[in-house]
Amino acid sequence: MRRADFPQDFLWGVSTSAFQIEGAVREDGRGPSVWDTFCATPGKIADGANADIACDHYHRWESDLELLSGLGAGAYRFSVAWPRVCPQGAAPVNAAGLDFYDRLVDRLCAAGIEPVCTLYHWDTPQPLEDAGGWLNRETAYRFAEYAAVVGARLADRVGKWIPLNEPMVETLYGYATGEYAPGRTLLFGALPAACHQHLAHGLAVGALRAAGARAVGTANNHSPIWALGDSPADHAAAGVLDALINRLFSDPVLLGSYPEELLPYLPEGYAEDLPVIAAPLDFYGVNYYEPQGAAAPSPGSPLPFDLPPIEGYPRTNNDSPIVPDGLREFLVALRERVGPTLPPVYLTENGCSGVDEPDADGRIADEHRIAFLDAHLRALREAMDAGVDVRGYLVWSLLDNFEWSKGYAPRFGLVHVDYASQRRTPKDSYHWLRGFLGGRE
Ligand code: IFM
Repeated sequence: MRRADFPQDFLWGVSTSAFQIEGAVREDGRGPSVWDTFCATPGKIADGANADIACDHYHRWESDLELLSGLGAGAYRFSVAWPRVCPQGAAPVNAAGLDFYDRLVDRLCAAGIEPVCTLYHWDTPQPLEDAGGWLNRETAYRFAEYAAVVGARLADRVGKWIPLNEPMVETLYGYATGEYAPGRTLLFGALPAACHQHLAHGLAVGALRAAGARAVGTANNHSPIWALGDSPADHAAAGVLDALINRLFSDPVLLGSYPEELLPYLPEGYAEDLPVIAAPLDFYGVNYYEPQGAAAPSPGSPLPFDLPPIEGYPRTNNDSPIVPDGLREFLVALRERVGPTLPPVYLTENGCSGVDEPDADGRIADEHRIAFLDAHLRALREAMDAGVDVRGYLVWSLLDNFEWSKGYAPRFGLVHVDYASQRRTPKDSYHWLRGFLGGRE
């Protein structure tokens, strides 16, 4: 693929998140988040890793932004650490925390890179979790207060706002299965956490607009769901999984409704929040990695589906099947289901992990990532040719980083990080993308 295969004003960039790169978890007034607590709980993170230092981006952000501008990126999606700005969840505001993002945004603007600001990438301030976290409706109101604080400071310069990243992952991994912080294992009892995150989204959209935000959208993780079996029970299982992974997160914001099959699990009065949740958006952000397989549940399963692995495709070192056409499939189906009211779409994340260690000459030859990105851009172009209005593509991720409960082994970066020395080495994929975008040598 070539850049010229996409519209001239197509937005190209990269994404990161605060907890995965910043480190400095106890500096300048930052409070603890649920992920600090989770990392400190034995057995939760591979190799007992934590993100106390991570990529040390809090101290190295200026040279990291140099890498970004060397790439020729037009946009940088970063997240603000909620516990850095509001250690208690809302007031009082920690001025030093807010100042950090103010400097970052200033520097991006000076480099001609559009700041795309995510307000929440899973790092809930611990005091809010202690009060019930996303199971407590009040958390949505604290989030709106925090959104208003950040909006008041940055809305004059941020190009696009994303209130919450991937509420699906927070709900299902954080509250249903417990693989992620805060580690709750409530299965379907987790669904109120989705409703309260939706309310937080809707309230934050209002707060950001009141602060003068230019554009507000989402970043929802989506996967086409494949029934791996032909029986009606396999297809029914795939339908429930699709409701849980996709429609529970797209439909409230895009259509003002929840999937019928999940209504029994929602909190009382959920429907009253839908007008706030479905406030019109300027864009719909999709994070795409892989399809998911589903089959009828095994006898005695607590869930209404099994999750068999998708066979027959190469896999990343994070064990994801590599299926570029799943991106086209999902986007086209979304456009057909939602219709012409679907806002312009941005791919707010797409990328893959690898082992990605330097060879004897120090070069990181990650051809697998170049092939991954090229194939996904082809699939994206096909979705556009089929009528989906896609306006931008952001690679996950600029740097290798802390991949949550899997620790540091899956490396997602265009730039390699040697965690012992914090040395950054652009991988071959970085050079490839720079050539694609026309960045400087
Ligand atoms: O690293 C994560 C990111 O935090 C959210 N989206 C998926 C990425 C890769 O797993």
